[in-house]
Formats: sequence, C-alpha cells, structure tokens
Amino acid sequence: MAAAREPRLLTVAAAQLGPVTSLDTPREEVLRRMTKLLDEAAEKKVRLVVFPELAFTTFFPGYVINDSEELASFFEPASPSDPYAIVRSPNAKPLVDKADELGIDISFGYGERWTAEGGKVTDYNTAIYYSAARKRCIAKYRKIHLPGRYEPDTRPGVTQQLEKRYFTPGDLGFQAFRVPGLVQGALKSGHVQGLPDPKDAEGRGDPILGMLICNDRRWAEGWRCYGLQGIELLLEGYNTTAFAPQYEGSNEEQEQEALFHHRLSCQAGSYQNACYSVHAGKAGTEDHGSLIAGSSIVDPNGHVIAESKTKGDELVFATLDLSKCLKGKERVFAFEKHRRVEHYSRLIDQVGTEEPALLSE
Ligand code: CDV
Repeated sequence: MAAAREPRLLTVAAAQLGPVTSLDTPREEVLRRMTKLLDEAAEKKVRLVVFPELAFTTFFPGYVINDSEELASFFEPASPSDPYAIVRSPNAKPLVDKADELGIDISFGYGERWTAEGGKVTDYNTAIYYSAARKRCIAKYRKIHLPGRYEPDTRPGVTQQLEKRYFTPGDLGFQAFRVPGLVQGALKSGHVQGLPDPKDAEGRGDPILGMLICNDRRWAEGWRCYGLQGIELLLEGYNTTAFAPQYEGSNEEQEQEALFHHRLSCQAGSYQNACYSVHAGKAGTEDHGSLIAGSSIVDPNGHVIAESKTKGDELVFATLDLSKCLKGKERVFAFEKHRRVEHYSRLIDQVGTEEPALLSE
C-alpha cells in the first residue's frame, strides 16, 4: 500500500459573475461587484480567487463593433517593458489593491493589446495570475483555441461570436508555474540535496498551476500539456453561450446541453490529468445573449466538489488537499508513465480529419 502523504491544504474559489449587461456598463460597477466577492472570500479564508474570462466587461465578442476607438476601450495596453500594465490600470487596480489588502491571490481574464518591440500591435484574450505574496503578476496565459467567426453572421437576430475577428491565437503555449505562499511547508530547491532521491521532491513543492480560457477547456491537448508538467490546479474563466436562436432545440434544451458539455470537459480534464480545477463563468443574460452558469471546482478524480447555484454573482469555494493529486499520478492509470509516444505523431502533425480510404464494393 502507498504511504499516506502529508496533506497540502488550500482553499480556493471561483468568483462567478452575473451578467455585465451592456457595452457601456460602467467599469466601477463591475469592480465593486468583484471586490465584494473578494471580501466574501476573505471571510471564508480563501487564498486564491479565479474570475471569469474578459471579467471586467460584457462579452464584447458577442457584438459587431466597427468603431476602432470603441473597440480599443475593451483592451488594456501592454508591452515587453510593462507586460502586466493591467494591474495599474484604473480598470483593474481597485481589484488588485483589494487582493493585496486581503492577502488573496487572484486570476482574471481581460483583452490585452500587446505592442511588441518594433511596434507591431496584437490583441489577445488573456488571463493573468497575481500573487499577493509577491505583490506582482507571476504568470500570463493567452487563449489558444479561439472560437467563433471573423465575419459577422448576417442572418437577422442571430447571436454573434466574433473572437476570431477581435483576437489573435495565444503565443505563450501551456506553461505551468509554481505559486509561492499558498501551502505551508512547501519544499524549496535548496532542500533537494538532502533527499535520498530527487524524485522524492515530486508533489511536495509549491503548488503547480496552469491556466486555460473558456473554449480551451474542450481540448484534451492543452490539459495534457499541463498534465505532463505535473499540474495540481488548473484555473479557467469562461463566457459560454447558453442558447442562441440559430441553434437547434429549445432554449432550455440548449442550455442543459451546454452545461453538460462544460461539466464533461472539466471533469474529464481533471480526471485524466489527476489535478484539481477551478472554473469561473460569467452567467445570465447580457445584451448580446445568454451565458451558462455552472462555475465549479473539480477534484482529481473528476468529481464536482462545489458548483454555483445561481446565475448571479456567487462565490463557489472549497478546501483542496493537493496531496490527492499524487494518487492519480502514482497508481495503475498513471497517464504520464505509460504514454506510447511512438504512436502519437498524428496529434502534433495534423489539423483536420484524414479518414481511412473508402472501401471497395
Ligand atoms: N468564450 C468562449 O470561448 N466560448 C466558447 C463557445 C461557447 C463559443 C466555449 O467553449 O464556451
């Protein structure tokens, strides 16, 4: 029998937001709602709060925005000399200040307008991780699997999804990172020399985290890239359409199906990579359409251990024992040990389907 591991406890939360109704909903109003959720998190002794994709605004890719100045107002500037400028922007600073005051780490999504050296400007759908212990951002993720269309759907009354129009696919890959200050007694690099085998350090350092944004959670490839870095906690923010007039089924049927696929992706990803995951959605009816709720926390066995009960602002929280991630990584299914990479080339070489040849009569 495997020896019991020391518990590595961490209380985390998904901060579900209700609708941010329109393109001109004041940012201060949204920031007030978000900081209120942080206050509630502090009361519950939460150490990390995850907010949704594009958290501070309505889901603007649901609208056709032709005015470049108006579109620019949904993006936060950044550049190699100031990659995390967002934390000083009046559109986010009150939230970061509150996180600092309460000593809570936060992760949130926003539109990022990146000006590279040489002046090239690229817009990304981005999420960052802010460490209250370090008082700075320690990780950034840019959404890789962008859904939707470039050209608006011209059929009358349809719900638009224009992420391909407004964003470029992320260029940072799936880079896991360790977070300081979240679990007690974490092993540091200086301690490894004292261990009989360096492998004994596995699962005992500061927690290993990664981020995905919305549609990314449906791709097993992203989860696996993180799984192969020993991820213990995956963070994901989303804005997922509940129903749209152009799709089949009643509104109720579509919403149930959307929730089912959301849960399926989150539970399968966590189980197959033996990690916890936190999923924070923006929910309810915004001017462009309706969004599912279902903000949740999933354990390494794929069980949903906490889930939102409303479509409004709601803190969904749970205490995790990160040592439980090791069980899935050590037992017979251990996905990372028994991989047969000689058979996986299709996974990195191919986009689209290549069916087997047709049969003869
Ligand atoms: N914002 C998203 O990425 N939405 C996608 C779908 C609904 C277009 C999602 O996977 O939830």
